[in-house]
Amino acid sequence: MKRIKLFVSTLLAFGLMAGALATPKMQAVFIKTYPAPKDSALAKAKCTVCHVKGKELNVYGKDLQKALQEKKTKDLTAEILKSIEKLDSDKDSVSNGDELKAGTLPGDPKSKPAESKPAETPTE
Ligand SMILES: [Ca+2]
Repeated sequence: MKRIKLFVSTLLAFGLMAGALATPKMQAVFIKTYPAPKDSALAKAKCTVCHVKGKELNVYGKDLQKALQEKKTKDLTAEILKSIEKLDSDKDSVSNGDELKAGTLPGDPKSKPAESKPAETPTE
């Protein structure tokens, strides 16, 4: 009996975790707030703007999650996105806001605006 209870609560925990994942709605808010040119790193990154892979968050995703928790909400808004623009989540000395405007990734120190950009990695 104990086993079944454990199994059910594990299932429940997974269900809750899935609920905390980024939703298409979140992505839509993000794209609306930061429209990026189609060929920019930001537009190509899609989920990896905030996630390392799957549901794991990168440094920018974690800052965003913190901002959501502070507001006690799961609904991402432009206001929440903007509240972490002054931070430099990936510590590459370019603020999140500047990176997003430039179309680079605020959660990847290797991706930053042109000026001090390292050698371009070839794209397919
Ligand atoms: Ca940065």
